[in-house]
Amino acid sequence: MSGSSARDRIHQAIIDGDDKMVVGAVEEAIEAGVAPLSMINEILNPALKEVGDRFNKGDMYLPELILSAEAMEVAVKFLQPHLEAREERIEIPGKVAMATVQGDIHDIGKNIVCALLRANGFEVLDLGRDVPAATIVAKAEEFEADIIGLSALLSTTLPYCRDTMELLKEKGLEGRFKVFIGGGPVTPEFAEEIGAEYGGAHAEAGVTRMLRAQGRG
Ligand code: B12
Repeated sequence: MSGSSARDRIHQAIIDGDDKMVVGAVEEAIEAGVAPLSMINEILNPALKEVGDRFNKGDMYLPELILSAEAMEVAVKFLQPHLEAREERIEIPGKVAMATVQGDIHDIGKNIVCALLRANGFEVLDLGRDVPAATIVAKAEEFEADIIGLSALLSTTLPYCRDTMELLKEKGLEGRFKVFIGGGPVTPEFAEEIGAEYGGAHAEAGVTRMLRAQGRG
C-alpha cells in the first residue's frame, strides 16, 4: 500500500478506537489500490486481535475495547461497498442469536460479545436482557442462527442456561445450534455438564472459538 504509513495508521486507529482516523486511513489505502478484503484480513483483523489480547491481559480497559470494536465496525461498513464493487465479499462466518438469560439484567458483557462478533463479520441478533429460554429458542429458529450465545452473571440465573439446553432437547433441536455461554459464574465444567460448546468469562476467547466452530481461524 502507499507506503506502510496508511497500514500503520489503520492499525493504530483500531488500537486507539478512533473511528475518524480509521476511515481516513482506509480511504487512503483504497485510493492507493489496496484490495479491501486483504485490508480486512491483513490489517484490521490482526489489529482487533491485538486489542482482544491486550484486554484479556488487563492492559486495556472496557471502554477502550468497546471503542476499538466500534472503530472496526465503522471500517468494515466503509469497506462493504468497495468489496461489493470488486465482487469480493466477506463471507459471513455465521449467524448468532445472543441474549442475557431470564432474571438477569447484566448486559455489558453481552454487548461486548455482540460488538466483537459483528466486528468479526458475524450476523448478530441481539435479543437483549432478561430473556426467557422459550423466546431465545423461538427467535434463534426464526433467525436461522448457527449459534446461540447466552450471558449469565448471577449464580441464580445460571440455571436458565441449562433450561435453554433442555428446551432445545425437548423440541428435538439438540445439535441444531451450537450453544456458547459466558459470564462471571460460568465455567468450562458447567458448560460441558449441560452440553454447551463453550463456557467461560472471556469475550475474545469465546468469539475465537465461535469462529473455529464455523470453520474459521
Ligand atoms: C455492573 C453490575 C451491575 C449493574 C448491571 C448493569 C448492566 N446494564 O449490565 C446493576 C447495578 C444493574 C447490577 C444489579 C445486580 N447485581 Co450486579 N454487578 C455488576 C458488576 C459490578 C459488573 C458486571 C459487569 O458488567 N462486568 C463487566 C463485563 C464486561 O463483564 P462480564 O459481564 O463478566 O462479561 C465478560 C465475560 O464474562 C464475557 N461474557 C459475558 N457474557 C458472555 C457470553 C458469551 C457467549 C461469551 C462467549 C462470553 C461472555 O465477556 C465479557 C468481556 O470479557 C458485577 C461485579 C463483577 N465484578 O462482575 C456485579 C455482580 C455481577 N452483581 C451481582 C449482584 C448480586 C447483583 C444484584 C442481585 C444486586 C442486588 N442485590 O440488587 C442485581 C441483580 C440484577 C439482575 N436481576 O440482574 C453479583 C453476582 C453474584 C453472583 N455470583 O450471583 C456481582 C458479581 C457483584 C458481587 N460481587 O456480588 N449489577
